[in-house]
Amino acid sequence: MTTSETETELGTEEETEHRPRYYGLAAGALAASMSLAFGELVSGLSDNIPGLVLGVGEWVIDIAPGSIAALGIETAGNADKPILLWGISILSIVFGALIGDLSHRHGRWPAIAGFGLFGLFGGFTTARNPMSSAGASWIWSLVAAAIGASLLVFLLERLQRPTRLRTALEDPVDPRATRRAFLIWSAGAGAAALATLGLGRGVRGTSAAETARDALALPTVNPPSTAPTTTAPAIGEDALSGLSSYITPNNSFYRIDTALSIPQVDPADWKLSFTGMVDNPFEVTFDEILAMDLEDHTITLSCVSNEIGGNLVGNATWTGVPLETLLDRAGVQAGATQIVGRSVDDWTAGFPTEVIGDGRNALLAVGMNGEPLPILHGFPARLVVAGLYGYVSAVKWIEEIRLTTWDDFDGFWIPRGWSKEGPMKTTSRIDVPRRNADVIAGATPIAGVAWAPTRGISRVEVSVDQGPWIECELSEVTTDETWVLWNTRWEAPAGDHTITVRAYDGGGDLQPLGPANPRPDGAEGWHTIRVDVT
Ligand SMILES: Nc1nc2c(c(=O)[nH]1)N[C@H]1C(S)=C(S)[C@@H](COP(=O)(O)O)O[C@H]1N2
Ligand SMILES: [Mo]
Repeated sequence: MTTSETETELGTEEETEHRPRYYGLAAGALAASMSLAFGELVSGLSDNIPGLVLGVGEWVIDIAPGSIAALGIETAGNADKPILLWGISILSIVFGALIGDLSHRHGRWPAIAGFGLFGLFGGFTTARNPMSSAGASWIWSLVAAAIGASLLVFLLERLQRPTRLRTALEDPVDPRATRRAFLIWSAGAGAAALATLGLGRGVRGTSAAETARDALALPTVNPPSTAPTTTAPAIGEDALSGLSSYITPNNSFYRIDTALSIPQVDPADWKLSFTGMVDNPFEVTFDEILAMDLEDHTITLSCVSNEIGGNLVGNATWTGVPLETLLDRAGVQAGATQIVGRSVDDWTAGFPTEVIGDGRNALLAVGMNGEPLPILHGFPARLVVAGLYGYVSAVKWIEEIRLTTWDDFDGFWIPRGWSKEGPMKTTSRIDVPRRNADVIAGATPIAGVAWAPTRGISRVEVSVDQGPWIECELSEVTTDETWVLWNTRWEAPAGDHTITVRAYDGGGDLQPLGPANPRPDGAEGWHTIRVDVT
């Protein structure tokens, strides 16, 4: 650009120099906010264009080193996702402010270059989302950036030329007149950005997935011939407040996934493909699955990241088709040693083919506790494999099951430092009394859950202040693939006490003492709590 252009568009260096730098910073921040808000509006109006912030967030999760990703996604639960998205928004606005500062001092080129980069980065991150339309993501991201750049140039020009009308009436370089114009236009831009953001949120309607799920009634399930007929557990939340219920209600079931926006899968345009080392690759539709013989199985699912005493574990009755039935139809080839599930958002997990037919339940599940799968838990279909941690098996929003060899493929968490095989470890947890609870002296229940799918739990013991191990009463369970509820009574004397629990699996093996961290293959340790008895 030529010097004369600088002069006509943004004033001479001399003119701008005496203006405080916060004009540029503020204009840049506003321009970036408007860009982001516009991105939100587009993503609100469309089913398959992610917002710019979301796109960047997904890219961050993908490239983050395993330890950081795990720390964020798994250990911190889901509180980390808003933090990540806010962090990205704030960084983008700071970046915009810096561009604004440069433009304020050097003319419009930094605005164009800076927002150009912003648009390219936004396009790259949103287009790589496997659920997005790549071309549209690129275009809208660049449009959002162009809006940001134009707004920035426009606001800075107000410092030279208040408005066309005013230019005629007032001295165009009267600092007060131009400052007033800048402030008015900036306030307007801020309000417009907020309105755009609000509109973007407002137009986000019910997804086709939610509508389809609401309309869906699962076919009634004939109990499988192998289903045990044992009754509900002898103890439940009524008797012991604070004790987990045998069946975890859907709305309190833990949720873990890498998805920053929950995949909204319309079953009408969904298919599950069986691919790779199979003789008859095929696809099934959702209706075809519903027409198959569905079975109900109660299976405890746990996250490998669950700490000792943690609550990333739950027990649900899953409705679905045995994976074996589907794999028989596909005709698994002799050399296949790994079953890999892939979700619509390209998350993957793999487990050995050997677990199919070894007696455990492995389901392609479409129902959870008598309802269609909640969207958060994988609607329209997911895998649930008894005895394996979720990260190697429980693919939600699944769309492909690929047969391959063990060495040929690693699921999402494997290169991030987690063990390739994920059998669940024998684990027990004290629910009652609560950790650090104030307990009244006298007869006190101690109760909790213990699980070792698929081996089952044969015995649970507690010890107070490292004293003798006391055997606890166990609830009835429907199968060895679920947790058991256990309880005992304790004559609590006044003072500070510790209570420790440990379990034995169905084979009589004692729960590992550890201690071991969740990484790489699941936590080990005997859950111990402190209570204050008065
Ligand atoms: N598509 C997808 N499926 C996924 C994951 C994921 O990140 N994406 N996480 C897995 C992990 S680590 C666990 S522990 C379980 C948790 O299932 P839930 O959220 O239904 O409890 O889902 C598994 N399935
Ligand atoms: Mo997990």
